[in-house]
Parts: sequence; structure tokens; C-alpha cells
Amino acid sequence: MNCYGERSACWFLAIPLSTRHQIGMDAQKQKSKYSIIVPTYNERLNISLIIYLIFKHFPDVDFEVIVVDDGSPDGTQDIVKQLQQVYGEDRILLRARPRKMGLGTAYIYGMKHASGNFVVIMDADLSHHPKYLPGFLRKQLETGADIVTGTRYVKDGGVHGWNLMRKLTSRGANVLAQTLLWPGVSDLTGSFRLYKKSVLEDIISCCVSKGYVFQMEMIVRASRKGYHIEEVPITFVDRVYGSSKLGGSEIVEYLKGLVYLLITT
Ligand SMILES: Nc1nc2c(ncn2[C@@H]2O[C@H](COP(=O)(O)OP(=O)(O)O)[C@@H](O)[C@H]2O)c(=O)[nH]1
Ligand SMILES: [Mg+2]
Repeated sequence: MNCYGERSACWFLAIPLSTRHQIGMDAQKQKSKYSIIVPTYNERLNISLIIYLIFKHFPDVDFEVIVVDDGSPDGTQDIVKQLQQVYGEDRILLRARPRKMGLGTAYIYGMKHASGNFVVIMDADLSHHPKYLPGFLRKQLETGADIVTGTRYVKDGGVHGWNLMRKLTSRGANVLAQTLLWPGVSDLTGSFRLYKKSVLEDIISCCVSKGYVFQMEMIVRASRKGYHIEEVPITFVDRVYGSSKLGGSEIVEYLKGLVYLLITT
């Protein structure tokens, strides 16, 4: 059949490739829904701002924010309930647990309530700035990646506001894991990531760790399974309000997790 018979297809082929690519990306963006999981423990002073910034930087995207709060004594949940009044209970979901049960299980719990086909995981304390979200999304649309992970350890990425000890701990943990595990990803201990939901479900089901090491286990297992992982540079800024929940016991857990991954992957 000639071009007149296939009018709509021919019309599309006449459009430059880059524009067609853009149209395809726009169409996929329109179809996609992003579930943003934000675990919280005592984030009363940060949660409003992070949600405001997510809405500001993700204006034309279909998304929901799932706050997984572990019974924060500072009343984080009261603030989330007020935010639900402002933004709607369909955009801000509060999924509370009775007590602090660790980050790994918080992600799993959040994911079970996610209705999107993509899941973003980010901290509540503004260390993961929502201004990077469009870049994560663009990278995924351009490459079709299964996972897009924020990285501090490439050009244009970085860390701001940490003291030398904390920088050394993070860098040391990352270098140690890189040397032992060879995952092909520059930032293993970061936790600002975008996943296809099906991929997240698959790797989560293989992960055993509970705390901070969970993020490292996920990316190492994803890499071993051959998933397509892309990186975008981010600057991690230390929290202004509240305090870190990373303590000595988490560091011990991290080292145990590293040895476990070395043996099992
Ligand atoms: N639901 C839940 N959230 C947690 C838990 N531990 C930490 N978080 C949250 O996870 C994110 C990262 O924790 P944070 O203390 O900032 O760790 P750091 O950035 O490594 O110092 C923050 O949003 C915390 O509120 C937990 O046990 N349960
Ligand atoms: Mg933090």
C-alpha cells in the first residue's frame, strides 16, 4: 500500500527522529505512574518541605507519595495527616507502623501499597533533593533503564555538609564494597533511586537485610541479575533538621551485610 493508504504512519515517519523519540517519551510519561516511597522516623520538621518540593518539581507527572512512618514520637504522622488535607489522600498516602522497624522493611511495606508502575525511593530529610526527580525520570525514559540510581561519586555529584568522619565512613564503605563486589555502579550506599516496580519486586524478594545495608544489597543483586542500571549525579546535602539514625550498630550491620553479599552473590 502506498503512502496515501498508510497516511498516518507516513506522516509520523516524516517527523525527525529526535522529535519522534521525544513524542515516544512523552507518551510513556503520560502512561506512567510514579510511587514515591519516603520512609520517616522523626521527620516532623522536614516532611512538609519535602512534599512541597516534590509537588513543585514534578508538576506534570502522575505520582503518589507513600510515607512509611514508624510511630515517630515527634508527631510526624500528625503533619502528614494535615498534608493529606491539602494535597489529597490519593496523592499522599500514610502507611504507618507501630514502632521503628528498620529501613529495609519500610521500603517493602511501602512498595506493597504502591499503585504506580515505577517506584522512587528517597529520604525525607532533604538530603535527596526533589529537584533531581525530573532528571531520574528523563534518564529512564531515554534509556529504558530498569533502575536509575543517584550517585555522589561521579563528576557533578558530591556530598555537602558532612564532617570528615562521616565522609570517610561513607567513602570507605563504598570503596570496600566496590573492591569486594564489583557491581559496576559507582554509589552503592546511596538510596535515592527510581525502579521499575516489577524489577523492585523481583530484587526485593531476594534481599535478606533489614537496615541501611538493604540498598547496597538491592543494587548488587540487581547488577548480578543483569538488570539495566543507569546513574545520575546528585549532590547529597546533610540534613538541617533532626538527627541521623545511622549509628554504630548500623555500621556493624553493614560490614556483616558486605561479607554476606560476598559469599552469596
Ligand atoms: N520508617 C522508617 N524510616 C526510617 C528508619 N530509619 C531511618 N528512617 C528514615 O530513613 C531516611 C534516612 O535516614 P537518616 O537517619 O537520614 O540516615 P542518613 O541520611 O544515612 O543519616 C530518613 O527519611 C529517616 O527518617 C526506620 O527504622 N523506619
Ligand atoms: Mg539522612
